[in-house]
Formats: sequence, structure tokens, C-alpha cells
Amino acid sequence: MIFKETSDGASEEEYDRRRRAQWLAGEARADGVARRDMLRLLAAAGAAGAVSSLGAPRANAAAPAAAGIVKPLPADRFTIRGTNAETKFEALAQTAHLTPASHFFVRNHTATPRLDPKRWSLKIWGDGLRGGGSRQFTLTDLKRLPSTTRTAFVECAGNGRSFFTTQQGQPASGTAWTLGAIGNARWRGVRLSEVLRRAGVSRHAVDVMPSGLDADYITDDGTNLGRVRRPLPLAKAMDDVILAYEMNGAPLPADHGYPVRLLVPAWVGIASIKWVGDIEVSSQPLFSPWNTQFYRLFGESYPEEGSAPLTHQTLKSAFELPWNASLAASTTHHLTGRSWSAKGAITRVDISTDAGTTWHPARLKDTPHRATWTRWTTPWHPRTPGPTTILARATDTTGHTQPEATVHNSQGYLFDAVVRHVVRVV
Ligand SMILES: Nc1nc2c(c(=O)[nH]1)N[C@H]1C(S)=C(S)[C@@H](COP(=O)(O)O)O[C@H]1N2
Ligand SMILES: [Mo]
Repeated sequence: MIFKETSDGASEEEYDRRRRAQWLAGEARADGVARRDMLRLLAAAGAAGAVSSLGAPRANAAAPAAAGIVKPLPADRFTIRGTNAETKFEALAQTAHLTPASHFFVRNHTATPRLDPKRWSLKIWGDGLRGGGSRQFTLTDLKRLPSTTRTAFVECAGNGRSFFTTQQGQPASGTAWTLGAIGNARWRGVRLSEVLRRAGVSRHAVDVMPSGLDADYITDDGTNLGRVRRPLPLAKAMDDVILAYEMNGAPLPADHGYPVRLLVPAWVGIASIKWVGDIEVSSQPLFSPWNTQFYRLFGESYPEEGSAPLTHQTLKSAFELPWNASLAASTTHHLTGRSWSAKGAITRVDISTDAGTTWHPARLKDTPHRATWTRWTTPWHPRTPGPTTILARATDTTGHTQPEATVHNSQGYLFDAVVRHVVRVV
């Protein structure tokens, strides 16, 4: 088969090493990646002479200040964080396994664009197509192709970031999410592989890069990083990626990528490009700021150039309770929550209501599957009034259990430690 690169976690370092070597040999492109980021990456490849052709980043006006989200964001469901909206976990208690759009978190680099589906089309282009050239698909074209449906979460790589600060005393840059930068939906659309085959993907293609139709992303220091875009290895693109046009049986809402978004199951949310307008298919490896300066692990425990680009999300658990929730003493409560893993199905969730001294298993309410969450419940009969720390700790089929602490990285990605949730028994 021609798609010989694997998207397995084990091969990420190898994938990245090969990409850097190809870049040095002049066989890869890094449009819009800052020179310092490419230099840092290349330090690991042992040479840095070939970077002179990179253009300097264009300075630009300040980033937009408005939230830019279309749907209502009632305060009992969402916490506004800049251009983003975090779902309040306690609000999920009213929802079932699927997260309704009314409760689904929004992560926007800029603002939700309003796109006309009649004028929208998806352009597939690049030198990784047979005979070069490009192909356009209208929304009607995509809907005529065989459809596929998949339940999966979309979770931001930075979900849980604030706990690096509050729980580990190790601050991290970026949106201070608690645990609500995740939603779980049933996505319907056409397989990306189906569309790439029809567009004539060649044996030389190695990467694809979907770009969003939202505005260029301008960093706080005024650098224009261009359209939100992140390369995907062809192996993942041809595997389980969906060009989704429906979410929970309805057209995608504006904020979640209408008319079409990518859904890259189990991977960091940034892979699931919303409002996709074009996909480059390249015979050269591709870099963008979203797989060089962002979405790698940097910091004291990682190499100077960072880890390989992030792929899978991790393992987490959350209670459907507000922080500092009040719970009456001498009453039986049914604590509820959810656990999820990108790499395997949840096998067990252990609960502690005494700050981690003793643990007992929660009852799982869903059949666990990879890349989606499993709801659970456990009875609790608190006796002593006062502040109490409750914990939920999940294990998945890969044998991974949530640790007590996550190795710190400076951008606060992939927090997977057990969260110490403080409640008040009154
Ligand atoms: N075009 C575009 N796609 C995007 C983004 C964006 O800002 N623009 N944000 C990404 C990030 S960081 C995440 S976590 C998910 C969030 O998806 P949601 O807003 O539907 O929850 O979309 C990803 N796709
Ligand atoms: Mo994200």
C-alpha cells in the first residue's frame, strides 16, 4: 500500500525526525513559521544553515477583542474566556452521552465566520494530487458521497491547563481552562479518504493541510500567523478522519464549523479544523505554526526544540459539580461525572471522598469506547461538615491510570493528573 507512514503514537518521534531531515534537504515547506521556531526545531536535526529563505512574519493590528461567538452563552452553562467559551461541567449533568450544541464548548482563535453554504466549496489542491491541478466539492457534492457517522469528543489540548498552576504550582501560558474544554457529539459526514481518492491523491503525497475560512490569527505580539491550519500525516487523513457536515443529527452550528469541519477522532482539538475551505495535499512535508510553535511539549523536561507534534489527547475525569459545591451532610448524594481516554476505552473509575486516602470503584453508566466519554455515578453519604476534597481517577484499556501529577510543559497541554475537586459539606 502507498500510505506507509503510520499515525501510531509510537512513531511520532520518528515521523518528526524524518520531517526535519526532509526540511533540511529542501524537501519540506514551512510557510508562515517563524524563523526562530524552525531554528529551534532544526537544532535537533544538527544543522541550521538552510533557513534563510523564510520570510519575516508580517506585523499587524491588534487581535480582535470581541468574543465573536454566535450562539447564546448563558452563564449557568458557559464561562467566557476571551474568544472562547468553556462548558461548565455541572451543566453537563442535564445532558446525556451526547453534548447538545447548546452546551458544547467553543474554541475560536478569532471569531465565528458566517459562511453562505451556496457559495461555499472545498478546494483540494497541491502537488500531492495526480497530474497536479485541483478539485472543488460543493456541499451538495459532499452530501451525495457515501456518509459515515461517528461519536467522538473534540477536546482542546489545553483542557485542564489551569490545574498546572492551581494544583502543581507550575504556571502555563494559554487559556486557563478548567475541565470543560471538551464536548462529545455524533458527527456525520464523508470520509476524508473518500474525497482525497476522488481528488486523485498520488503515491507521492505525504501530508495534507486543511485551512479554516475564519480570519487570520494574529498573536498578542502582533504577528500574523495566517489562517488556522495544521498539517496531518496522510496516514491519519486516510484512516478515520471525517469531513463533518452534521453534529447530533442537525447541520453543524455556525460556531462549530458550518458548513463543514474536520473531525479527527481522538486527536488534539486543533486537528479538527472548522470552516474548512481548502486542503492542500503535498508531496513535501508541511509545517505551520500549529505543529511547530504550538502543540508540542516545551519546558524543563523536554528537548529545546520541543516534543514531536501532539497527536492523541489523553485520559481525564471530571465531576458534574461546580467548584466549592455545597452538599448537605447526613444525606446520600449520587455523585456523577465522566471519564474519557483518547487511546483506549475506560475500564474503571475510582473515587475518593477523603482527599485520596481511600478509593472505591464508581458504577459505569455507558459501554466504554475509545475517543468518547463514559458517564459514572457513585453514592456518597458525607457526615462531617467542612471543606472536603473529592477525586476521580480513571484507568483505560491501555493500562494507563491518571497520575497524581502531570509532567509540566510550558504551554500546559495534555494535563492528565487526578483533579482534586473541593466541595463543602454543610
Ligand atoms: N478554523 C478553525 N478551526 C479550529 C479552531 C479555530 O480557531 N479555527 N480552533 C481549534 C481548536 S484549538 C479546538 S480545541 C477545536 C474546538 O472546536 P469547537 O469550537 O467546535 O469546540 O477547533 C479547532 N479548529
Ligand atoms: Mo484547542
